[in-house]
Amino acid sequence: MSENQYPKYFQPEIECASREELTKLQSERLSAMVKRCYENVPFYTQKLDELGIKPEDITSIDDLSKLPFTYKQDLRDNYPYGLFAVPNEELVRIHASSGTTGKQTVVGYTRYDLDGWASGAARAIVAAGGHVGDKIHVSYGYGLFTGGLGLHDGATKLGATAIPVSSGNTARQIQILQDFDSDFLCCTPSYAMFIGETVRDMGIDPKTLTVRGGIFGAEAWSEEYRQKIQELLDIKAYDIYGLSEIAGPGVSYECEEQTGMHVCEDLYYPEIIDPDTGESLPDGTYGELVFTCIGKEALPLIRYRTRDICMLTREKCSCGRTLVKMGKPHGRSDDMLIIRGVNVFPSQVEHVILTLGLEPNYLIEVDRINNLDVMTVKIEMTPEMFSDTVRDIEALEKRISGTMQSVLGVSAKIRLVEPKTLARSEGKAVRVKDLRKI
Ligand code: DLL
Repeated sequence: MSENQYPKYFQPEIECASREELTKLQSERLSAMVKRCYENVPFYTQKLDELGIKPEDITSIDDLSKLPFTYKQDLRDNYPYGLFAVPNEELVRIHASSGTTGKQTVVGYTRYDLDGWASGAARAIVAAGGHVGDKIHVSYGYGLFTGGLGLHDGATKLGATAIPVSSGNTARQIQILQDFDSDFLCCTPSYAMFIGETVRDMGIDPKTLTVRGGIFGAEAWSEEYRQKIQELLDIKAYDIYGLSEIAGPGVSYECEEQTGMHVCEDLYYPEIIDPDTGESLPDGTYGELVFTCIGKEALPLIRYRTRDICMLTREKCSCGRTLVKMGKPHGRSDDMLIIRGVNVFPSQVEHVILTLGLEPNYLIEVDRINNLDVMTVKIEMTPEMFSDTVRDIEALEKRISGTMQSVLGVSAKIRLVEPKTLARSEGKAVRVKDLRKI
């Protein structure tokens, strides 16, 4: 079959459903899930009782705002299985969050949950142009992290061929891409960038690789970053979003328009709220993303506060999908740095670096010197820049610093460092080192 004869959607009955159909499904699922939570999860029984809400009060998706929020801390307080709504015998998989601070959060899936999650990941592969017969090279980590098995199960559900490479050993990754004729590469954007740089450094023409597309997520990445990866690997790069607490990759996914990710709102209902007041915000406004798991059995969280800062849009998408789209998350509210009182997201720093045509390898260091916050941004030079005179390099540092100041509203010291001296990541990149002892 030629490329454009394959189905354009994995589940058109959902992905292209009318708003009325979706609202009806969401309302039915919400009222059923609230009843299940009330009857099976003591934490929710108590929360709803405190608010004087009975499951019968929730009959439509419009009733959502009556319900309480759930926080990551609630998962920690009920570690490991306290919020599960099914007996352990019904669990077929356990994952855990990749969080580096505090106790990790444990999430469970029934067979039904895994099927829903795999459908989301299969929708993502098809939306990126994938189909039966494609080889899906999965370089996300397998393990308690959801990335590897998420895309793996999505490929299997679609009937494509999963290649479970997992992360690490970049030369071997490239060998497999070459020898196995992979069609899609799935990994974090920072690892895709590293693979792309390594392909270039090995003198391989990316056009000789069969890879057509990449499905990259698990961390924030900018449009400029996308352009760089697309050039380095000669592919189309698609964004995919997910979080362990709700489902792994495939909670939302990009289509050919590459202008935001369609949310699987039949399974995970999204809202944007003001993080300070909890009030709902209108479409197009940035705020905190909140999800309610209306299509899950084991861990059906109500109004889960993701901490991701993002916006929703219901504008018509040219791909034909009607599912609401979320913009690229700007980052997490807990990744936000407060430098001398000014809020700075690492993604803003990345935007400045890449719009100035610099390398995408950088590290933000924050320290407190004489009671004053000092932000230093280390950026790798290209080999060509490295041969410039010290005076040229200093002049460039000054120019970058000026742009940073005008975009971020706070000054930053710029240090251009030797090529290939900053650590590369095979999973989620570490972009910030906060050395302040507060
Ligand atoms: O990162 C799940 C995943 C795996 C998503 C593979 C996509 C691909 P966690 O480790 O629980 O789960 O981390 C979830 O990562 O709240 C966001 O802050 C961030 N994140 C995930 N996808 C994106 C994305 C996986 N596309 C946290 N853009 C989320 C920006 C993302 N941030």
